[in-house]
Amino acid sequence: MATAAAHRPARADGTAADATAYEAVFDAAVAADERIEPRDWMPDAYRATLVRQIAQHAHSEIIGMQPEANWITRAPSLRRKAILMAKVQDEAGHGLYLYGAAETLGTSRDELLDKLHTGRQKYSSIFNYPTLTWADVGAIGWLVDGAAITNQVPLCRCSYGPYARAMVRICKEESFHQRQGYELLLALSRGTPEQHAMAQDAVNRWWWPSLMMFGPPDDESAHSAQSMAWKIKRHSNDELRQRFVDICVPQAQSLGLTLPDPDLKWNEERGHHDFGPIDWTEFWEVLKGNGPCNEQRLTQRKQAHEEGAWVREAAAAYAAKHNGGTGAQHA
Ligand code: BYC
Repeated sequence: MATAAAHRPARADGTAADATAYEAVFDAAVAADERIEPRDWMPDAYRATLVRQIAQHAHSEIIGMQPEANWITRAPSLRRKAILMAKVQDEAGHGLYLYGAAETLGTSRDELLDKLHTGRQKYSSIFNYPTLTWADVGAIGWLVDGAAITNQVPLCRCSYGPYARAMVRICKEESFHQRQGYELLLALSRGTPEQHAMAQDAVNRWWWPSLMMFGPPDDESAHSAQSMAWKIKRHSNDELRQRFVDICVPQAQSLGLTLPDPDLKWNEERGHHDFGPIDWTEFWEVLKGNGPCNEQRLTQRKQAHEEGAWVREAAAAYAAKHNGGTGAQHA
């Protein structure tokens, strides 16, 4: 059977009639749940939305290495240290897959990193909070990676092929991250009263910022409607947030920890948990750069980039030598 993809022209020649025809083919492919691939025609706004979201996601992965890396040298055992190092390395890998996916849309990694370093592109609000104790590593794994999985599993069905395929692998690795966080918190929760208190304190601090990760409420979400029409996003911010709350409540009970929300209760009629109001003022302040760690995160990122310049130069020189001068630009 012929699919919309089979009829997709590689590129438009620029006439208005062409654009309309190509848009109709694009719309049909999205409607038929086919994947849009890099050489396919796509609306400029679709491309721009994908670059914005994928770049923000990639930046989140590499900035997200910082709060956890803070604890690698202080992990309480060799086993915990090895697990945490593997997890932080995975985040770097996720960044690579995602920058690679963004490159298929015609933007270079250099360009995206420059936008991150100059504050023109965002990264997730969650990574602007400090990791004060070892239990924070567990809370990040359980809650932050748990929220990430809830948000990212539907992205495996994103209409843009390279992003969807990158997400499949990322989600598999995120599941391991989430489990290690849960297991770490369980060990602390069942430990001494001091360890239990440390686990509870971490959950108290990470719960609300984790709910903010899903983005603003649907009625304030500038991009959701269009992104859902294009099947980039499959569910709204509020739908995914609710799903996450419903998943976490029984898990918190199994952990022997409480979620810091007095309004949290099962609503029989809705078939979901009700939860208290989120402090959206805090969220927007963090996005504006006024979170507890915004400045530190960006400073460290820029420093790491500068310190890695020699690696990029060496890799480019090596590639040029072996490819007759047409080699790759990146380390
Ligand atoms: N933080 O119209 P909306 C990870 C911005 S990585 C900062 O709803 P959209 C992990 C949004 O960009 C976690 N900004 O936007 C890594 C927009 O501003 P602009 C990252 C946020 O895109 C390492 C404005 O608010 N995950 O989990 O439709 C270790 C209006 O929002 C946030 C992803 O990036 C936020 N939380 O929906 C461990 C997943 N929320 O761009 C874990 C992919 C919103 O107009 N991304 N904004 O200036 C997405 O699914 C979507 O981009 C979002 C937001 C659901 C996050």
